[in-house]
Parts: sequence; C-alpha cells; structure tokens
Amino acid sequence: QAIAVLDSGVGGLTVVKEIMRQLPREKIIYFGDTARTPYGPRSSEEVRKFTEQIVDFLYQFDPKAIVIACNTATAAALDYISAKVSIPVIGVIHPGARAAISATKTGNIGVIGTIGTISSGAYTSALHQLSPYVHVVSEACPALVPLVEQGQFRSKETTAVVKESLRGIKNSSIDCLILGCTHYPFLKDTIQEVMGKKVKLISSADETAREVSTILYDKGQLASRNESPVHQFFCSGDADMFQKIAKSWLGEQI
Ligand code: DGN
Repeated sequence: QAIAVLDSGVGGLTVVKEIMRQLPREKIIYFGDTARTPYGPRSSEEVRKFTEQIVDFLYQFDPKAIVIACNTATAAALDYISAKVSIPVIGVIHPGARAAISATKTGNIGVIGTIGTISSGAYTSALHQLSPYVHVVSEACPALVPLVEQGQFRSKETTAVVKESLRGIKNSSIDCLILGCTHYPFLKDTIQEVMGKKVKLISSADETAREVSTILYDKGQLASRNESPVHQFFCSGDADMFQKIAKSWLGEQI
C-alpha cells in the first residue's frame, strides 16, 4: 500500500523528497493539481472541493495514508477530509508549527504563505496552541507560487519578486521564518539571502515526514525492508513542466 500525497502543483514534492529520504521503502502516489494552481487566492470552499476530488482520485489506489502536502488545502480541508476517510490524513501546518517552536530562541516567529493560509490564521492558532506567548508575524506572498510553477527558482526576476514580497517581514525582529507554503523550499536560497543569515528558515517537510513515519510505525504499517517502491506521479496540467521540475528536485527519473 502506498502513501498518497497531494498538492495544488509541484509544492508537495518538497514533502515527497523528505518522505523518500526518511522512508525509502515506501511507495508514493502523488497528485499535483497543476491545471488549477494556485489555490492561494481561491475561497476555502473551493479549495475544500478540489481537495476532496483529488482524495477521491487517490483513493482508488487504496493508500494507507494521505498527506495533504499543501498548507492552503490543509487549512481549508484537513478536518473535513479526516472525518470523511478511514485512513490517517496528515497535514503540514501542525508539523511546521512544531518545528518553529523548537527552533525559536526569542519567541518571535514569522510565517509566510498564500493568501488562503495566512487569512485562515491556522499557523497563528497552531503556534499559540503549542506556546501561548510566542509572537507571530505573518505575511501573504501570492507572487511566489507562480514563479515555482514556472520552474524559475533562481533568476534576477525571482530575487526581485522575493525581495518585494518579504519587504514587510524583513523589518520585523523574528529569529525564524516558517515557509508556510510547500512551494517555498524551492526558493530557499533566495529567501535566505533576502532575510539574512540570522533568520532560520523552517520548512514543514522534515517534521511532516516524521509524523507520517510515527503514525505508520504505530499502526504496524511501515513498508517491509526488502520493498523497492516504484512511485507514481500524476498532474492535471502540463506534464512536461511537472516532470522537469520533479526530476530536478528529486534527482530521479520520473
Ligand atoms: N503549495 C501550496 C501551499 O502550501 O499552500 C499552495 C500553493 C498555491 O496553490 N498557491
């Protein structure tokens, strides 16, 4: 049985990479909704509907767990999907919040994400649930996802757009910054350059993969030692662009 992973596009591949690193025996079935990306500016009802459609599609492969590797969809649909299916559903917001709480020294935490994620307030409440006294500064950065979907990870234009998007949050006194969108690790180097070395960047991928591992271990469902998985990738839009990005990010033939 596979682990199903979904995102609005290529962003969830940042989580896939960590799952592959931590759980190399697990088979992954991925769906990127590249035809309908970005989800960020859409209403939460619409994002919930799209997420449900993707889960229905992935369900035909009889997965053992579903990872909603998209912060926007996690904020809009995690509870809804969890109530609907009988297998574990793992989102990316709580793992990201946990990673930030363990990383911060000053308690001043920044969050960047899509309009949907930031306006849902999901990170602020997840962080305050873990530690009521942390100070959270958040900023929506809607211009970043389109750059990633076009494969523009490093260019003059990328630097200019990242600089402009982070102008507000750069002037705050945060010591760590949650990359609250699974697309942003693709832009990590540029974001780090713009924020400066003193700000630690937090991606939820690592912690999310750990949560998947813990849940499957507890259920006795981790893949056996001698399995060598063949992964499957689906996308709803331009397959060439998806394949190109996936290949360069995962370093494997897709
Ligand atoms: N990768 C998604 C996220 O983490 O929110 C959303 C990207 C998008 O569709 N704007």
